[in-house]
Amino acid sequence: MGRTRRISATLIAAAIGLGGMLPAVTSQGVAAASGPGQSAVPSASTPAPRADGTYLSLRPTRVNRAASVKPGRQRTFSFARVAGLPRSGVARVRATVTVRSAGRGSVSVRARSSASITALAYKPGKTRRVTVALAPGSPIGWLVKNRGSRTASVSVVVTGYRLNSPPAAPPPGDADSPPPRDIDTSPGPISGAGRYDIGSFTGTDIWVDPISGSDSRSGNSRSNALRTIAAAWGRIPANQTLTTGYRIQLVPGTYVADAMPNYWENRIGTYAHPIILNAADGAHTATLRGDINMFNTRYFYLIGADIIRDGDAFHCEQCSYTLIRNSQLNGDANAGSALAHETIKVNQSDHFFVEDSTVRGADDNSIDFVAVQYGHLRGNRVSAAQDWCAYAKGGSAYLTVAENEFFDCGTGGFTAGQGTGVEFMTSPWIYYDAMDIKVVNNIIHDTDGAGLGVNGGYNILMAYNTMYRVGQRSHLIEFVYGSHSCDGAPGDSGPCATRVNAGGWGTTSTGEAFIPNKHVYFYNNVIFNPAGYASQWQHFTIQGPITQSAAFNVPNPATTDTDLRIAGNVIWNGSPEMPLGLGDDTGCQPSNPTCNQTQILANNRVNTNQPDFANASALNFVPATGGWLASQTATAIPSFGWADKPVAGIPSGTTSNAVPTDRAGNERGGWGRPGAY
Ligand SMILES: [Ca+2]
Ligand SMILES: [Ca+2]
Repeated sequence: MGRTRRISATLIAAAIGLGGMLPAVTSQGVAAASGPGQSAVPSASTPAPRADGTYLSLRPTRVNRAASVKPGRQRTFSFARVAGLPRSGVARVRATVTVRSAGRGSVSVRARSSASITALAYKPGKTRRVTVALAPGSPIGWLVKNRGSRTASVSVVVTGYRLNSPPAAPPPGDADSPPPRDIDTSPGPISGAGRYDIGSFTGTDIWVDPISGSDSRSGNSRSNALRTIAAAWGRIPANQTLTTGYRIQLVPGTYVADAMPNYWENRIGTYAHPIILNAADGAHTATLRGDINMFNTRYFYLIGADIIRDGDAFHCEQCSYTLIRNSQLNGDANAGSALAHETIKVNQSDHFFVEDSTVRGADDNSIDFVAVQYGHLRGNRVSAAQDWCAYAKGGSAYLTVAENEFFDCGTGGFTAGQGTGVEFMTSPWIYYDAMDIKVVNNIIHDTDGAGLGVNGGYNILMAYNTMYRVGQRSHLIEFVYGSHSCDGAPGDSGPCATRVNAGGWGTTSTGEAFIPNKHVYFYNNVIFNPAGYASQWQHFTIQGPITQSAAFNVPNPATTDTDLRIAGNVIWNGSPEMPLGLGDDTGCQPSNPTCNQTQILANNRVNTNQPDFANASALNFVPATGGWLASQTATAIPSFGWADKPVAGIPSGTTSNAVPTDRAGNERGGWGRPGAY
């Protein structure tokens, strides 16, 4: 039995054990009981909770009717009596805070058990929203302070929660040491165009026709098709290395969830003998209405088949060599009802490739990588997530994020590193939250928060990206701490201690360790906020040094700006007085040899020249022919070294930071000019 299934079952058992306070648990997930004042929302079809302790969705539940908060005053929004939440055992709660006022100002939202503050700016007559989550601890509620000059109307809606791990959850020895996997330290078979090379398929075709097929047939041709994907999957031998490839050929049509496998697990393909789920008549001709929840697979490729539903679309745990290509994954098929928490979620896996696909519709992230080594996101459109559109964290490493379009997200576009329960990290990547991530040639637009971020990263390159309408609720770009907590398994004997005792950076109890950055290179990007649109506070957020408990193993003091380099960028954002974001308590002080105010102003164009594109409002970011931007020269980007990686056992990644082709695939010629084109 797979680990995912076992922990799901445990959580459900725990929920039942809480005296019926939880909403009914169905095979599809959790649906809250309806109560007065709640909007009528169709029941969620969220997959069962996963081994990394992600949130259980709750039908959106109001904590309060809109409450007035006067200028300068604060008010507690307690969720202790929210219908559908268990009375005990809740570790974290997620909620949406909405604010509206006749004036201009901001509110700060702080969880009662946490020092961390989320700021939400508002304007006259405009409704603004932000998603907040409680830090680990003893959740009580949020303290919302009105920092504006007019009364603000505030409401809080709880959308999900996470339970404490019940003591009996993981069988002894299991969570401490996930089954060892041999991770190949090569980047994988990548073709010249930067795409995964699947070679030419040889093996067995298994045809599926959801209307005319029959599971009693051979499946060996279109006219002898099976009826269900579940039957086709069942014909692939489990728990053995395949000696022939299998290609499940989906004829055009809609494939209902009931006809799909509940768990896609233990299929061990090889490069020569892969497992392919293929839309036989071309991309977007076959639509799956159920999710793919995958565990322990090798060489599985999803080609051209769409997954469109109101919930998570694709989850992979302990998977090697997985490809998603030319597919549409939509976790919010119907607006206003349930949606995915993460449309694509990958954890404790290697060699994961997402190419030329559309991925959207999540209350957290459209793409979430935790502890994923090797792979890429290339040529995708990633949008409509309430948190970051996408991130790679939890010790993720050796990833290329290129030629994507990230847009319409809340917290931001893409961040390398973020926050992770240290128990979900895999050795030897138990130090930085992200290593060797190259984020290049992307278009990022219409993110409420930052376009790009680094939160606890080592050897991170962000270059030649073009950003447009980013940072309205905060800043354009952030270089800040990541965090490692122990939120799923507190206690000294658990999997957190296994990692921290081995030298990993994190905690073994409540609280969190802040994870520094080292060697972050931010080069040759163009950020253009047109007239009437500007970041709320400043251009950059670069956090200052902090000293932490020696037990966290993190270098003291920790810094976010060690060998941070910012050069060759063009920034056009707000008025000439828009602050860089540097002050006495931030990073990039005058004593920093690679990053300080003098250097940033000398080596970048900050509000000196407005970049001129072919048609920015139509999202055409090719520089205008003969214009100023077209004539600019990019700055050469130094290579990375690996000499100061935390331990020798971490494989070194790439060193070159050359980006020889632009987003359209054209040769740059030398270092070219700033921006994606
Ligand atoms: Ca929906
Ligand atoms: Ca997430």
